[in-house]
Amino acid sequence: MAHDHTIPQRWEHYTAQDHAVWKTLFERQTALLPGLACAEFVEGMRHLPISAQGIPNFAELNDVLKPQTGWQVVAVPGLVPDEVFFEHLANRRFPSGNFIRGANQLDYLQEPDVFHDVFGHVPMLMHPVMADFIQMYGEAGLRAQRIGKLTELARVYWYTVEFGLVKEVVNGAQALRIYGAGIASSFTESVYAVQSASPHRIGFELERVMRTNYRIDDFQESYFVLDSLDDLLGLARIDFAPVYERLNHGPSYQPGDVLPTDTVLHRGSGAYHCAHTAVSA
Ligand code: HBI
Ligand code: FE
Repeated sequence: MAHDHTIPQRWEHYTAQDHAVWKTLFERQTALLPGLACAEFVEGMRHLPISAQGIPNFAELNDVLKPQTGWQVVAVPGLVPDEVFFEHLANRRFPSGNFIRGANQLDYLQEPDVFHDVFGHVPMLMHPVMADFIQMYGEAGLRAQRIGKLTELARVYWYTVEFGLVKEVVNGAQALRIYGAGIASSFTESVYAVQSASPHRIGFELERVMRTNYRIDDFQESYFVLDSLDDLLGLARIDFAPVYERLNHGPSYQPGDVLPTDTVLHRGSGAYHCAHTAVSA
């Protein structure tokens, strides 16, 4: 492994079983996403060599991705240290796990694998706005880490790049669509995020989000919704220093909180998480 934690993808080492898992995941997700994923995600996917055939070859992805937005995918063994992760993003390299989950764990995994990273993230990296935004996150991450503000900054990434929803006009009516990779790569959460009555859907507001904890072990209780992906452009240019200063004072919020100041697009019933607590209690 190199100092930047990259490894060769070794595409030829994937087994028939690995490619079969990819095919299963790809096919069920591709059948599900029309009407759930945003137009930019669908468009990015359409131009990339990502198909049911098998795990994509990163070199082939990069032949399309790099000329489009300057991004490239590099292989890593799994989660990498924050600093290494940010250094890659700041240089428009997206670290992707090179392994794929087992056939016995299609819906749950602790570490991002090649399906989450490539199917979930790479289509949005074809979009110039997201391309700039994630590079900025890498740069801001390096600074945040030095000044002890990573917890706050990581919430921005979580509620946008991983679990973001965006408004979209569909047949003259406003609809909510997925752009976050954590949702787009999840069979169960993609339907839940857009269609379930359970979660709150709240207009995205930077400081509000940076005060809000998130759950990593279950569906989100709240999603934050952008008016447009172009809103990320403003976020990419923000000077976080005064924001961090304000965050030193005032409250922090739990994932299911709704505030009087929120723009509530849908007030969730909370039914999903109620049922789950009841079962596990
Ligand atoms: N490493 N490979 C990988 N993928 C991630 O998404 C990732 C990571 N290391 C750290 C990290 N994410 C997050 O904890 C940061 O965004 C804070
Ligand atoms: Fe991710």
